[in-house]
Amino acid sequence: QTAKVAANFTPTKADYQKVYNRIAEIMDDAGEYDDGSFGPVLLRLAWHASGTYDKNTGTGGSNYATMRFEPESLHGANAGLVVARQEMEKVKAEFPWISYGDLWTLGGVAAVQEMAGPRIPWRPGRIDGFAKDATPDGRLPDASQGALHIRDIFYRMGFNDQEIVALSGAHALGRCHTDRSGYEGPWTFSPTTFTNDYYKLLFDEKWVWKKWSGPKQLEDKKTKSLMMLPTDYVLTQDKSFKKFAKAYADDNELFFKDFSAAFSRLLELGVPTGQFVASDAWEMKTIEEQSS
Ligand code: DDH
Repeated sequence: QTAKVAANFTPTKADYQKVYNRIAEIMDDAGEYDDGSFGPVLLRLAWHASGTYDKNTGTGGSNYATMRFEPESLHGANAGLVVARQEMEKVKAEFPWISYGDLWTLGGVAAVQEMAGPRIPWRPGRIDGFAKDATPDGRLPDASQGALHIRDIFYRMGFNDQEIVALSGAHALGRCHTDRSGYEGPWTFSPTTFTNDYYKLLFDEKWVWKKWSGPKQLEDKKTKSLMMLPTDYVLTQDKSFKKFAKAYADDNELFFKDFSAAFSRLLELGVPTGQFVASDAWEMKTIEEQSS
Protein backbone atom coordinates (compact mmCIF):
# COMPACT_ATOMS: atom_id res chain seq x y z
CA GLN A 1 0.00 0.00 0.00
CA THR A 2 1.40 3.40 -0.95
CA ALA A 3 0.16 6.93 -0.38
CA LYS A 4 -2.20 6.22 -3.25
CA VAL A 5 -5.21 4.76 -1.48
CA ALA A 6 -7.92 5.15 -4.07
CA ALA A 7 -6.89 4.23 -7.60
CA ASN A 8 -8.09 7.57 -8.91
CA PHE A 9 -6.48 9.75 -6.21
CA THR A 10 -2.81 10.62 -6.04
CA PRO A 11 -2.25 13.30 -3.39
CA THR A 12 -0.20 16.30 -4.48
CA LYS A 13 1.91 18.71 -2.46
CA ALA A 14 -1.21 20.90 -2.15
CA ASP A 15 -3.08 18.00 -0.51
CA TYR A 16 -0.27 17.55 2.04
CA GLN A 17 -0.33 21.30 2.68
CA LYS A 18 -4.03 20.93 3.59
CA VAL A 19 -3.11 18.24 6.10
CA TYR A 20 -0.37 20.50 7.50
CA ASN A 21 -2.88 23.33 7.87
CA ARG A 22 -5.34 21.10 9.68
CA ILE A 23 -2.64 19.91 12.08
CA ALA A 24 -1.69 23.54 12.77
CA GLU A 25 -5.32 24.32 13.58
CA ILE A 26 -5.72 21.37 15.94
CA MET A 27 -2.42 22.22 17.63
CA ASP A 28 -3.78 25.61 18.65
CA ASP A 29 -7.15 24.25 19.69
CA ALA A 30 -5.72 23.02 22.98
CA GLY A 31 -7.65 25.15 25.48
CA GLU A 32 -6.19 24.74 28.96
CA TYR A 33 -3.96 21.83 27.97
CA ASP A 34 -0.38 22.47 29.18
CA ASP A 35 0.79 25.82 27.78
CA GLY A 36 -2.17 26.08 25.40
CA SER A 37 -0.69 24.06 22.55
CA PHE A 38 -0.46 20.43 21.45
CA GLY A 39 2.64 21.43 19.45
CA PRO A 40 5.29 20.09 21.86
CA VAL A 41 3.61 16.72 22.35
CA LEU A 42 3.10 16.36 18.57
CA LEU A 43 6.82 17.03 18.11
CA ARG A 44 7.63 14.40 20.69
CA LEU A 45 5.42 11.89 18.85
CA ALA A 46 7.29 12.52 15.57
CA TRP A 47 10.63 12.06 17.36
CA HIS A 48 9.68 8.87 19.20
CA ALA A 49 8.20 7.38 16.03
CA SER A 50 11.52 8.02 14.23
CA GLY A 51 14.12 7.60 16.96
CA THR A 52 13.74 3.80 17.22
CA TYR A 53 15.91 3.41 14.12
CA ASP A 54 18.93 1.11 14.19
CA LYS A 55 21.33 1.65 11.32
CA ASN A 56 22.95 -1.77 11.77
CA THR A 57 19.78 -3.78 11.28
CA GLY A 58 17.80 -1.19 9.30
CA THR A 59 14.89 -1.71 11.72
CA GLY A 60 12.73 0.93 13.40
CA GLY A 61 12.16 4.51 12.32
CA SER A 62 9.09 6.32 11.09
CA ASN A 63 8.19 4.09 8.14
CA TYR A 64 5.61 1.79 9.69
CA ALA A 65 4.23 3.94 12.54
CA THR A 66 4.38 0.94 14.84
CA MET A 67 3.65 3.00 17.96
CA ARG A 68 -0.01 2.44 17.05
CA PHE A 69 0.38 -1.09 18.44
CA GLU A 70 1.01 -2.63 21.82
CA PRO A 71 3.46 -3.14 23.34
CA GLU A 72 5.25 -0.17 21.67
CA SER A 73 2.43 2.21 22.59
CA LEU A 74 2.95 1.16 26.21
CA HIS A 75 6.76 1.48 26.30
CA GLY A 76 7.73 3.71 29.24
CA ALA A 77 9.35 6.31 26.96
CA ASN A 78 6.05 6.74 25.10
CA ALA A 79 3.95 7.52 28.19
CA GLY A 80 1.63 10.43 27.42
CA LEU A 81 1.98 10.22 23.66
CA VAL A 82 -1.52 8.80 23.48
CA VAL A 83 -2.59 12.47 23.74
CA ALA A 84 -0.74 13.25 20.50
CA ARG A 85 -1.93 10.11 18.72
CA GLN A 86 -5.53 10.93 19.58
CA GLU A 87 -5.22 14.47 18.18
CA MET A 88 -3.73 13.00 15.03
CA GLU A 89 -6.69 10.61 14.68
CA LYS A 90 -8.86 13.67 14.08
CA VAL A 91 -6.67 14.61 11.12
CA LYS A 92 -6.53 11.03 9.85
CA ALA A 93 -10.34 10.88 9.86
CA GLU A 94 -10.45 13.88 7.51
CA PHE A 95 -7.56 12.77 5.31
CA PRO A 96 -7.78 8.97 5.37
CA TRP A 97 -5.38 8.62 2.42
CA ILE A 98 -2.33 9.72 4.41
CA SER A 99 -0.18 7.05 6.08
CA TYR A 100 0.32 7.30 9.83
CA GLY A 101 4.09 7.66 9.41
CA ASP A 102 3.62 10.59 7.04
CA LEU A 103 0.96 12.11 9.30
CA TRP A 104 3.01 11.89 12.48
CA THR A 105 6.22 13.20 10.90
CA LEU A 106 4.32 16.02 9.19
CA GLY A 107 2.96 16.79 12.68
CA GLY A 108 6.53 17.28 13.89
CA VAL A 109 7.24 19.58 10.95
CA ALA A 110 4.10 21.63 11.61
CA ALA A 111 4.91 21.84 15.33
CA VAL A 112 8.42 23.22 14.77
CA GLN A 113 7.43 25.61 11.98
CA GLU A 114 4.25 26.94 13.62
CA MET A 115 6.07 27.53 16.92
CA ALA A 116 8.46 29.89 15.09
CA GLY A 117 11.21 27.35 14.36
CA PRO A 118 13.12 26.77 11.13
CA ARG A 119 11.71 25.22 7.95
CA ILE A 120 11.95 21.43 8.08
CA PRO A 121 12.30 19.84 4.63
CA TRP A 122 9.87 16.90 4.49
CA ARG A 123 8.41 14.57 1.89
CA PRO A 124 5.79 11.81 1.99
CA GLY A 125 6.19 8.13 1.24
CA ARG A 126 5.95 6.20 4.52
CA ILE A 127 3.63 3.19 4.57
CA ASP A 128 1.59 1.67 7.39
CA GLY A 129 3.15 -1.47 8.79
CA PHE A 130 2.09 -4.07 11.32
CA ALA A 131 2.67 -4.88 14.99
CA LYS A 132 5.34 -7.36 13.95
CA ASP A 133 7.43 -4.44 12.59
CA ALA A 134 7.67 -2.85 16.05
CA THR A 135 11.07 -2.55 17.73
CA PRO A 136 11.90 -3.72 21.28
CA ASP A 137 11.75 -1.37 24.26
CA GLY A 138 14.92 0.55 25.13
CA ARG A 139 15.74 2.23 21.81
CA LEU A 140 14.94 5.77 23.01
CA PRO A 141 17.15 7.70 25.44
CA ASP A 142 16.86 7.32 29.21
CA ALA A 143 17.00 10.75 30.86
CA SER A 144 18.70 9.49 34.02
CA GLN A 145 21.88 8.44 32.19
CA GLY A 146 25.12 10.01 30.98
CA ALA A 147 27.14 10.79 27.85
CA LEU A 148 27.99 7.16 27.09
CA HIS A 149 24.31 6.23 26.93
CA ILE A 150 23.36 9.27 24.84
CA ARG A 151 26.08 8.36 22.33
CA ASP A 152 25.04 4.67 22.26
CA ILE A 153 21.48 5.65 21.43
CA PHE A 154 22.12 8.38 18.85
CA TYR A 155 25.15 6.78 17.16
CA ARG A 156 22.87 3.75 16.60
CA MET A 157 20.56 6.07 14.63
CA GLY A 158 23.59 7.35 12.67
CA PHE A 159 23.98 10.77 14.30
CA ASN A 160 27.23 12.43 15.44
CA ASP A 161 27.91 14.63 18.48
CA GLN A 162 27.02 17.85 16.69
CA GLU A 163 23.67 16.43 15.56
CA ILE A 164 22.94 15.04 19.04
CA VAL A 165 23.39 18.49 20.54
CA ALA A 166 21.37 20.20 17.79
CA LEU A 167 18.45 17.78 18.17
CA SER A 168 18.47 18.23 21.95
CA GLY A 169 17.53 21.88 21.45
CA ALA A 170 13.96 20.69 20.87
CA HIS A 171 13.70 20.87 24.64
CA ALA A 172 13.19 24.61 24.21
CA LEU A 173 9.63 23.38 23.73
CA GLY A 174 7.21 21.66 26.06
CA ARG A 175 7.58 20.30 29.53
CA CYS A 176 7.95 17.18 31.64
CA HIS A 177 4.93 15.65 33.36
CA THR A 178 5.10 13.68 36.61
CA ASP A 179 2.34 11.35 35.39
CA ARG A 180 4.26 10.57 32.18
CA SER A 181 8.04 10.46 32.70
CA GLY A 182 8.08 11.23 36.42
CA TYR A 183 10.02 14.45 35.75
CA GLU A 184 8.42 17.85 36.23
CA GLY A 185 8.49 21.25 34.55
CA PRO A 186 9.57 23.16 31.43
CA TRP A 187 13.12 23.80 30.20
CA THR A 188 12.53 27.42 29.14
CA PHE A 189 10.27 30.39 29.90
CA SER A 190 8.66 30.16 26.45
CA PRO A 191 7.76 26.47 25.96
CA THR A 192 5.66 27.10 22.84
CA THR A 193 8.27 29.18 20.97
CA PHE A 194 11.20 27.51 19.25
CA THR A 195 14.42 29.35 20.23
CA ASN A 196 18.00 28.57 21.30
CA ASP A 197 17.05 29.47 24.89
CA TYR A 198 17.63 25.87 25.97
CA TYR A 199 21.38 26.27 25.38
CA LYS A 200 21.50 29.81 26.72
CA LEU A 201 19.83 28.77 29.96
CA LEU A 202 22.08 25.71 30.29
CA PHE A 203 25.08 28.04 30.45
CA ASP A 204 23.62 31.21 31.98
CA GLU A 205 21.73 29.75 34.93
CA LYS A 206 23.15 28.01 37.95
CA TRP A 207 21.70 24.50 38.01
CA VAL A 208 21.26 22.64 41.28
CA TRP A 209 19.73 19.27 42.10
CA LYS A 210 16.06 19.61 42.94
CA LYS A 211 15.15 18.49 46.43
CA TRP A 212 12.11 16.32 46.02
CA SER A 213 10.98 12.71 46.12
CA GLY A 214 10.87 12.42 42.31
CA PRO A 215 13.63 11.31 39.92
CA LYS A 216 16.96 13.17 39.95
CA GLN A 217 16.57 16.41 37.98
CA LEU A 218 18.06 19.90 38.12
CA GLU A 219 16.37 23.24 38.76
CA ASP A 220 17.57 26.79 38.15
CA LYS A 221 18.78 28.24 41.43
CA LYS A 222 17.26 31.67 40.80
CA THR A 223 13.59 31.03 39.98
CA LYS A 224 13.28 27.29 40.66
CA SER A 225 10.71 27.23 37.86
CA LEU A 226 12.83 25.63 35.13
CA MET A 227 14.29 22.16 34.87
CA MET A 228 17.03 20.17 33.19
CA LEU A 229 17.23 16.40 32.91
CA PRO A 230 20.54 14.72 33.78
CA THR A 231 20.98 14.07 30.02
CA ASP A 232 20.44 17.79 29.26
CA TYR A 233 23.05 18.85 31.82
CA VAL A 234 25.58 16.44 30.29
CA LEU A 235 25.71 18.74 27.25
CA THR A 236 27.60 21.26 29.43
CA GLN A 237 29.86 18.65 31.03
CA ASP A 238 31.09 16.51 28.14
CA LYS A 239 33.87 18.31 26.25
CA SER A 240 32.68 17.48 22.76
CA PHE A 241 28.98 18.13 23.46
CA LYS A 242 29.84 21.39 25.26
CA LYS A 243 31.59 22.84 22.23
CA PHE A 244 28.44 22.52 20.11
CA ALA A 245 26.06 23.58 22.89
CA LYS A 246 28.09 26.76 23.37
CA ALA A 247 28.05 27.46 19.64
CA TYR A 248 24.24 27.12 19.58
CA ALA A 249 23.87 29.32 22.67
CA ASP A 250 25.85 32.02 20.86
CA ASP A 251 24.27 31.69 17.42
CA ASN A 252 20.54 31.11 16.95
CA GLU A 253 20.87 31.06 13.17
CA LEU A 254 23.42 28.27 13.32
CA PHE A 255 21.15 26.30 15.68
CA PHE A 256 18.16 26.71 13.34
CA LYS A 257 20.18 25.57 10.32
CA ASP A 258 21.67 22.53 12.08
CA PHE A 259 18.43 21.54 13.81
CA SER A 260 16.57 21.67 10.53
CA ALA A 261 19.07 19.40 8.77
CA ALA A 262 19.30 16.87 11.61
CA PHE A 263 15.55 16.76 12.32
CA SER A 264 14.68 16.40 8.64
CA ARG A 265 17.04 13.43 8.47
CA LEU A 266 15.65 11.95 11.71
CA LEU A 267 12.16 11.95 10.21
CA GLU A 268 13.36 9.91 7.22
CA LEU A 269 15.26 7.21 9.13
CA GLY A 270 14.22 3.72 8.12
CA VAL A 271 12.25 4.80 5.08
CA PRO A 272 13.58 3.19 1.88
CA THR A 273 14.54 6.01 -0.51
CA GLY A 274 12.50 4.45 -3.30
CA GLN A 275 9.34 4.90 -1.27
CA PHE A 276 9.58 8.68 -1.27
CA VAL A 277 7.16 10.41 -3.61
CA ALA A 278 9.57 13.26 -4.45
CA SER A 279 13.30 13.09 -5.06
CA ASP A 280 13.84 16.27 -3.01
CA ALA A 281 12.16 17.10 0.27
CA TRP A 282 9.51 19.82 0.23
CA GLU A 283 9.20 22.98 2.30
CA MET A 284 5.67 23.22 3.60
CA LYS A 285 4.32 26.74 4.06
CA THR A 286 3.45 28.14 7.48
CA ILE A 287 -0.09 29.37 8.13
CA GLU A 288 1.23 32.93 8.42
CA GLU A 289 2.97 32.71 5.08
CA GLN A 290 -0.22 31.54 3.36
CA SER A 291 -2.32 34.34 4.80
CA SER A 292 -0.05 37.19 3.76
FE1 DDH B 1 12.78 14.88 24.83
N1 DDH B 1 11.95 14.41 26.67
N2 DDH B 1 14.39 13.75 25.29
N3 DDH B 1 13.50 15.24 22.99
N4 DDH B 1 11.09 15.91 24.41
C1 DDH B 1 10.76 14.88 27.16
C2 DDH B 1 9.90 15.79 26.56
C3 DDH B 1 10.09 16.28 25.28
C4 DDH B 1 14.62 13.08 26.45
C5 DDH B 1 13.72 12.90 27.50
C6 DDH B 1 12.50 13.56 27.58
C7 DDH B 1 14.71 14.81 22.52
C8 DDH B 1 15.71 14.21 23.28
C9 DDH B 1 15.54 13.70 24.54
C10 DDH B 1 10.86 16.59 23.23
C11 DDH B 1 11.60 16.49 22.06
C12 DDH B 1 12.83 15.83 21.95
C13 DDH B 1 10.54 14.30 28.45
C14 DDH B 1 9.33 14.57 29.34
C15 DDH B 1 11.62 13.50 28.72
C16 DDH B 1 11.86 12.68 29.98
C17 DDH B 1 8.14 13.70 28.92
C18 DDH B 1 6.92 14.00 29.77
O1 DDH B 1 7.00 13.80 31.00
O2 DDH B 1 5.91 14.42 29.21
C19 DDH B 1 15.98 12.57 26.47
C20 DDH B 1 16.58 11.74 27.58
C21 DDH B 1 16.56 12.98 25.29
C22 DDH B 1 17.96 12.77 24.88
O3 DDH B 1 18.35 13.18 23.76
C23 DDH B 1 18.90 12.27 25.60
C24 DDH B 1 14.80 15.08 21.11
C25 DDH B 1 16.00 14.68 20.23
C26 DDH B 1 13.62 15.71 20.74
C27 DDH B 1 13.18 16.18 19.39
O4 DDH B 1 12.06 16.51 19.19
C28 DDH B 1 14.13 16.25 18.26
C29 DDH B 1 9.70 17.45 23.38
C30 DDH B 1 9.14 18.41 22.32
C31 DDH B 1 9.22 17.26 24.67
C32 DDH B 1 8.02 17.95 25.34
C33 DDH B 1 6.79 17.12 25.25
C34 DDH B 1 5.59 17.76 25.90
O5 DDH B 1 4.59 17.04 26.07
O6 DDH B 1 5.60 18.95 26.24
